[in-house]
Amino acid sequence: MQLTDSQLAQFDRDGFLRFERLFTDDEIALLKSDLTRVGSASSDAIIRERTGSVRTIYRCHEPDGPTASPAFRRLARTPRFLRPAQTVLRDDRLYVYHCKNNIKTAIDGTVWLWHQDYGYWQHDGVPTPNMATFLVMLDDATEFGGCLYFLPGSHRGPVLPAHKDEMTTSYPQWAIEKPAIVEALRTGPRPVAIEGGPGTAVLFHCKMVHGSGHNLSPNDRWHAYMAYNPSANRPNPVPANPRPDYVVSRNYTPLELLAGDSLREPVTA
Ligand SMILES: O=C(O)CCC(=O)C(=O)O
Repeated sequence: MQLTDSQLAQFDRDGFLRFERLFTDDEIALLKSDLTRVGSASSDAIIRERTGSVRTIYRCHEPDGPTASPAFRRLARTPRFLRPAQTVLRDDRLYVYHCKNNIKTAIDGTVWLWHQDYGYWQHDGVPTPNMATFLVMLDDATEFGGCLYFLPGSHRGPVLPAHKDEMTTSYPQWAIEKPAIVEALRTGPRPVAIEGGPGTAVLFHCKMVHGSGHNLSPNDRWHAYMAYNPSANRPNPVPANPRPDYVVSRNYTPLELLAGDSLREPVTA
């Protein structure tokens, strides 16, 4: 999928692009059924809420491991995802930094505090904030159900001061410091609720300030994310406790675009 000049300019200005119904109902059903299958595995790549519900399933895009899914492997390479990511990053040699699926379950699916992804990834040793993530909604994303919020244009600002929050949820989060996020919310553009139906996709910059609330609704809110990084921007070694491969992939091989665009065809490359 080729972005137009105006879409590219919009990404550069706002830090994100929306694609309505980029995937069909059949494709969404395929991705959901694969996630349901791998979600019952026993693996460190599956993070749980304190209640025991699944919070995040990582590393579905590789051919091996308990969370491997052929459909997600193809998703990483589909021209609908990979080509726009190459275009906005101005680099054709991208690999998957990580694939994660946030299963924000009805009633007990919890918050993602305001953060910038590069706020985490700089600590993984990634040299420059030239990364982008594609998300595809696998369910309806609503404000009631804990959809994402973006601060448009925030990717053009600095990496904001953040601290490692290990209290709020079961997973450590690099949350933006309260004075900095209060200032950004009071003085910057209004947050945009990223609502949409299954199959809607959103590409966003790694410095986008974003967060999402608790799922108070009776419906799950599943989102699939593919984070892309240029192979040339792979992380430098970090002195202490590098994060595991499922969240900071060590497979830097540039992805080949799928010849076709089906999530059901086998990958040969
Ligand atoms: O899925 C969400 O609601 C937020 C996810 C997010 O911001 C993240 O995983 O970095």
